[in-house]
Amino acid sequence: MTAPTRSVVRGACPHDCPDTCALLTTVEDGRAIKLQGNPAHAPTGGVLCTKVSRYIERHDHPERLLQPQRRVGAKGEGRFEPVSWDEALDDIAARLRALAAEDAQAILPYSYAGTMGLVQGESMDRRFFHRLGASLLDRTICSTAGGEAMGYTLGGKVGMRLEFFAEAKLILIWGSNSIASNLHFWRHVQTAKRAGARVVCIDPRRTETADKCDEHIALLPGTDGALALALMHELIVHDWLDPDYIARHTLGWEALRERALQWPPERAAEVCGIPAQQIRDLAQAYGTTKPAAIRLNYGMQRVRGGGNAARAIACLPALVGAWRHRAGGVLLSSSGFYPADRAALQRPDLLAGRRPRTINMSRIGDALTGDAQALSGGPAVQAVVVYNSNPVAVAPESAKVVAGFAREDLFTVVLEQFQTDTADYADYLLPATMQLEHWDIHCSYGHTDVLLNQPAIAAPGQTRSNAWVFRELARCMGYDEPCFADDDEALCRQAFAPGAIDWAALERDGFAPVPLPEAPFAEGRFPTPSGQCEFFSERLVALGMDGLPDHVPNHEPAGSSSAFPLAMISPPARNFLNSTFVNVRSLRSIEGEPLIEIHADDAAARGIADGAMVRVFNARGEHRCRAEVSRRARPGVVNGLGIWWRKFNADGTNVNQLTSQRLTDIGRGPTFYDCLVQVEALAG
Ligand SMILES: Nc1nc2c(c(=O)[nH]1)N[C@H]1C(S)=C(S)[C@@H](COP(=O)(O)OP(=O)(O)OC[C@H]3O[C@@H](n4cnc5c(=O)[nH]c(N)nc54)[C@H](O)[C@@H]3O)O[C@H]1N2
Ligand SMILES: Nc1nc2c(c(=O)[nH]1)N[C@H]1C(S)=C(S)[C@@H](COP(=O)(O)OP(=O)(O)OC[C@H]3O[C@@H](n4cnc5c(=O)[nH]c(N)nc54)[C@H](O)[C@@H]3O)O[C@H]1N2
Ligand code: SF4
Ligand SMILES: [Mo]
Repeated sequence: MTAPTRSVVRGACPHDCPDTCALLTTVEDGRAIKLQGNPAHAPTGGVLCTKVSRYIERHDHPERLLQPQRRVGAKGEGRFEPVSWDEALDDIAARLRALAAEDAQAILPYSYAGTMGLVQGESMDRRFFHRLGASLLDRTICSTAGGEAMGYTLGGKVGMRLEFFAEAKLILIWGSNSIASNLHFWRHVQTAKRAGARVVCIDPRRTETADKCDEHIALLPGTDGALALALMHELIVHDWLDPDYIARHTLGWEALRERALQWPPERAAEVCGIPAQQIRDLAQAYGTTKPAAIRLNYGMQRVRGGGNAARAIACLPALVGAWRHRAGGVLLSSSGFYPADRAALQRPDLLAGRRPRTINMSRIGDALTGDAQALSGGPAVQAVVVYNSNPVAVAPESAKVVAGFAREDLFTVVLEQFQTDTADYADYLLPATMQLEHWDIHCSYGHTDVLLNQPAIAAPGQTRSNAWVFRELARCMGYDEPCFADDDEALCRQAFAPGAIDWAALERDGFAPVPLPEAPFAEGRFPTPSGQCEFFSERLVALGMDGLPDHVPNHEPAGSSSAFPLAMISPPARNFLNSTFVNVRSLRSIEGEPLIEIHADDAAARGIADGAMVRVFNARGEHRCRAEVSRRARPGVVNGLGIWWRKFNADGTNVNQLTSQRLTDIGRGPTFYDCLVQVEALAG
């Protein structure tokens, strides 16, 4: 017997998670046998979350798609026959060419962050659709409300560095279940706690993170703006401000002061559904503890006023001068620190002066069912190409999304690793590679290192990378610009301008830091137009919006409807990543089944026993699942953990059957957590 060949390959976790872990894959005789966190990469610290520790189970899954397929059944039935790549690509190109001859805007790409890699996520695909002149997609489904709010206030998706939370004396975890969704941040919290820091969690749900904090503020969904303004009120009346920092590094203080003084704690307490004393105590802690750090996460911006709320919170550190210290400030996302050259990857110049209409992905249901506004007045969508996303499960108001994808006249191509709910509606289902099999390069939205993902093993069956598919489609369409010949490794190298990052380090270690100061805004110098922290935003005023942050009530405020008296939020389940991993048996068995958590009082009032099957419904639809009478739910709010595949639920729906396609105040984002429902016990 010959000894097995063994190697260890450096890579990056591709999932939509702020941690962007560095991976080490052990390969033996061409098979991946072990996946570990890279101990040499400080933000990873050699640790992976439960999900990705099971990556090999997902990777070697018996239901992995390995062969291009063409639909034989009805739309949504999920029945296919095998075809060759040549046949599939030729036919897809012919269909797209015919549509483009009329108006290429009838073609819509639909993608999100199934992989966060710049190459497999936003390179050759964008080049292809730009050259084609297809509709543009506004990629709003996750983060634009908060992200744009940060842009208006701080100048970008920038903030304090993650590792310095370990030195903070007060940490506010605001709209984040960090233990579930940002595990490597939680390690810094533990360090801070051991050094005596006080940790406060602000979240309607009593999460596993809230359980481990010193205090939990269980406000009603969509009331964070009111809470932040009341905190400002208290900072002002108790003179817990840093007048020097405010004078030198902020814009619009007088106006903000006036706004905040309209928000005494009693007023906010009423709106937030919490005691006024809790607000006063939090303000005192925030005003008198240095350094104070805020970990904001996207959970708090999935409501109508999400943008304003994020803006209000982003003002707080400047008021108390928290930015002076490297362990003070706020962090929503660090992705704005990267000098990535997206124009080189995506080549918007291939539009050659054309300006295709833009479709908001958060209104895909409306767009596919012909809503003129969602179509921006342009032509009906006649072809959609889905990759790195599972819209039938994750997009709001499923009834409309499903009706759209079920259209017989819609030509649908899905690039996927598994037969998801969306894949069931494909005309062509194309088998995609996984992270261990392709090249990619990654930024993070938690830390600030660049990671290189080198392929560890050969692609199985007939799987191909996304970039390969769009390169081949470009060839079939006859596009002869040299950029369509770039291979995946070459694309990795184009992601950063020469000299912007240390390539030698990337190739050697798998990661390389973006050089940054420890306390980026200690001396102001925010990347806003004024260089100041913009309490008041001229740019928002120019868009016809309020220049100051305010509390913007939900589209569907708690308590505003007697027919639908409960507010529903649908935060991520710990062992899934959005709808990824739901088909991995060991992880699904930890999560069990689709659940709605309900407070004992709300359950009793409805005769709902723990474990009973219930009907959760509103005017948009109905979702049947099991009720868990749970201390994790506050009165008046139910928690439907996401995001299950519809086909794993007996009634074929998930929580998005109930959510709406209404948008946020800033950033045109979805409002998943701004949703009223009623819950009713099912007989039997
Ligand atoms: N395990 C796991 N990790 C993930 C994900 C996952 O699905 N599973 N998803 C990934 C993705 S896509 C993202 S965008 C990131 C960030 O992911 P987020 O979606 O921000 O995830 P969470 O950290 O769970 O934060 C959501 C928290 O916000 C709370 N929340 C809901 N409404 C409100 C509100 O109005 N106000 C406040 N203050 N809190 C509210 C929820 O109860 C929940 O605990 O995490 C990523 N990491
Ligand atoms: N109710 C409710 N709905 C939500 C949310 C919520 O909290 N509540 N969260 C929202 C948020 S924050 C987000 S980010 C969205 C996420 O929504 P999506 O971006 O759609 O994320 P996933 O559901 O993880 O689906 C990603 C898909 O990409 C596939 N994929 C992964 N890598 C590759 C690849 O290299 N090539 C190809 N072709 N495919 C690949 C995976 O198999 C997976 O099926 O969902 C949103 N929907
Ligand atoms: S999902 Fe997040 S925590 Fe888990 S391995 Fe990937 S980057 Fe790390
Ligand atoms: Mo997200």
